[in-house]
Amino acid sequence: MASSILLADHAWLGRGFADEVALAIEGGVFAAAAAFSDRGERIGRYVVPGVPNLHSHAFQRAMAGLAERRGQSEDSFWTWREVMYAFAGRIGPDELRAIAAQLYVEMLKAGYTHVCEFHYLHHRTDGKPYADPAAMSLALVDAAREAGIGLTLLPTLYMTGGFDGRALGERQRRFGHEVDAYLRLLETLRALESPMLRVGVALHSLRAVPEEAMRVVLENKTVRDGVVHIHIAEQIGEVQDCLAIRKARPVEWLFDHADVDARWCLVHATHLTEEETRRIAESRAVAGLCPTTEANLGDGLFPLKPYLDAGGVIGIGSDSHISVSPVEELRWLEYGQRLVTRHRNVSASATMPSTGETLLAHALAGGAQASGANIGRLDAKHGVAPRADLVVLDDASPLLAGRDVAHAIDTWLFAGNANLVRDVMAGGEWLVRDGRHRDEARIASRYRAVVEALAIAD
Ligand code: NGQ
Ligand code: ZN
Repeated sequence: MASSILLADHAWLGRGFADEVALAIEGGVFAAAAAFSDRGERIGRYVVPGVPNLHSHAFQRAMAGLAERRGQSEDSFWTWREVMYAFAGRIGPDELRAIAAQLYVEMLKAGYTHVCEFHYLHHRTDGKPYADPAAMSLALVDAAREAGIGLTLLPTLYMTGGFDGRALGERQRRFGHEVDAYLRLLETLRALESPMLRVGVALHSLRAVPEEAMRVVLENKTVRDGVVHIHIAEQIGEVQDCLAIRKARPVEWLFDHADVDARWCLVHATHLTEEETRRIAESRAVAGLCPTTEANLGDGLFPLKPYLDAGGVIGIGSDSHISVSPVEELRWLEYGQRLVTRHRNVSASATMPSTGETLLAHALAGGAQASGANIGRLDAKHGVAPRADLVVLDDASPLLAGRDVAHAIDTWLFAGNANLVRDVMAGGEWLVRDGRHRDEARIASRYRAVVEALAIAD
C-alpha cells in the first residue's frame, strides 16, 4: 500500500466542495491534510468520497430481469418473492462468490466503495449447515476481497415464516438459525474484522424474528457495540399482519420493544405514520432507502420531506440490484417525491439549495453510519483518519462541459445516463481507472459461466 499525495481541483470536504485539496494517503487511510504543491499527483477536477451502499442481497443480482413477466394471478411483492426463493435455492458458495464478485465490480464502477451485505442464504437447501457453517458468509468475504470493495457483513437471523411464529416454509429452511448457532456464526466472522471488513447484525424482519430471540441477540455482548439492520414496514400487508398479531404497527412495535438508536438501520421503513416518522428521525437511526428496488417491487414511497424536516438520517442501498448505481438511487429518491408532491427540488433546503449535494451528503453520512466503518469522507473527523475511499468524476465528459463546481454534483446525479465515474479507490488501492476495474475481465467471465450453467439447469 503506497503512500501518496493526490491533488484535486475540487474535493468534497464535510458537506461540499473545497478548492485545491491535497489528500495524503498512508496505510490505506487519509492522513492529516497536506499542502497543495507540485509534489502530488493530479487526479482530477472533481473528487468525492466513495459512496456506501447500505443494503445488498448479492445473489439477487443474477436474477435481475427474470421477474418482469406477468404471472397467473396479480403480480406483487409476494409473487416476486416466490420467483426469488426459487432462484435462491440454486445458489451455493461457488455461485455466490462468482455473482457477488461481479456485483461488487459493478458497484465500484458506479461509485460505491463499501457494501452492507444483508445475508441470509446460510445453509444447504434442506436446511442443514455446510461442512463449514460459515461457507456462504465466507464466499461473500472472498468476493469483496477479490473486487476490493469494503464490506459490512450482516449475517441475518431468520427463524419464523410470519408474525404468528409459524415454522419456516420449505424454501425458507436454508435461512434459519437457532439463536446459539447464529451467535456462533457471528463470533467466527467477528474474528476476521479489519478496516475493509466490518461485521454487524441483521434481524431479517419482525416477521422472521420472535420477540424473545430479538431480545437475546440484542443483549449479547458481541452485538452491543455494532450496527443492527432490519427490514421493516416495506409492504402494507406486513403492517396489517403486525397490527393484527402484535397489536401495533411494525415501527411502533419495534420502538416499544428495543432501544432503537444510531446503531440501527431500518431498511425501507416505507409505511409510516407521522408519529413513527418522527420517532425514527429522533432516534438517529438510519432509514435505509432502496428506491429502485422499492419501485420495482411496488412497495410505496417513503415520507422523505417530513422525515428530513425532522432531522432524520437516510442512506441508500441497491438491495435486489435491479439497478446498481448511486445515481439511479438518488435520482429516483428525489423523482418519487416530485411525482407525488408535484414540486421540484424536494430534498434541498434553504441552507443547502443543491438537490444533488444534499442527497449525496445524506448518502455519505447515513451510509457510513449504517456501515459501522470509518468511511464517507475525505477529511478526518474528531482526529480519526477515514479509510481512503474516493471517486474521481470524468471531467472530460460532455455532460460536465460548461459546468462550474456549484453544478457538478447536480449534473452527475441528474443529467443523462453516461457513467461519470472515472477512477475509484478503496482502502488506498486504485480499483477502477478510466472506467475499468483491475480484474473485471476474469470476474465477468467466471460470472458468465456460473449464470449460464444456472440457466441450462432450468
Ligand atoms: C429479501 N427483499 O429478504 O430479499 C427481501 C424479500 C422478504 C426485499 N424486501 C423477502 N426487498 O422480505 O421476506
Ligand atoms: Zn432487503
